[in-house]
Amino acid sequence: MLFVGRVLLTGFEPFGGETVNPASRAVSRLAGKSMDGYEVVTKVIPTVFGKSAQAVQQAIREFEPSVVISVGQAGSTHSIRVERVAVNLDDASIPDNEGNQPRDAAIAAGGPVAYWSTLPVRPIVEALTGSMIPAYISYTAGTYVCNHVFYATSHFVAVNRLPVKVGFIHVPYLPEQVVRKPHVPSMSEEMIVGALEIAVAVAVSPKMHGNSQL
Ligand code: PCA
Repeated sequence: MLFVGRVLLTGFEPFGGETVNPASRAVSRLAGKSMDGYEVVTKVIPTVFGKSAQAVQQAIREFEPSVVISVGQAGSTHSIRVERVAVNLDDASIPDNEGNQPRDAAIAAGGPVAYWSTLPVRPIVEALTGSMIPAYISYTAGTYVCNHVFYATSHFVAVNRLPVKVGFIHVPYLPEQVVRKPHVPSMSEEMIVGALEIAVAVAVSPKMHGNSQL
């Protein structure tokens, strides 16, 4: 099969005492799919500062995707959160999966304070809500490993002038993660997988080519 290009989806390993991560669960379901002529390639990455970003960069070199969407769990949220901005700051409130807990640290010394997502964030959110999937634009991906990967990937693509769109999507817990957490929101795996499919379809849509964010 001949593809127009590739979309790389990454998802994190479980962290913070959880045994699953909805991000890697959903991303893995899309591995090898063909969407609008694009091949979806996926990579599960460690929830570890540094190593996570290196794994994404290695996958970019290997697959040469035209779109990279990293996906992470945001435990407190009820909606799909399409992130608009990555900031140059590591400030972890809990250790990562290898015990690292950077505080007040730049991700790239001397790098820009922030990068905008180069995905069409508003059209993605509109497509999601139009499909009755709760979603909103988020203006912070936090300062933990998710923001770290989002910023480091954006910086890597900018510095190497790669023709790659970069974005990040946070997803809620799966229902199985909240059975003993009263009042904590969750979203079904089916809905999260459907949301990622929609995000990919909008990101690769010819209508979005040359669509600048601002
Ligand atoms: N969520 C964390 C890191 C890994 C993940 O899935 C975050 O929001 O930073």
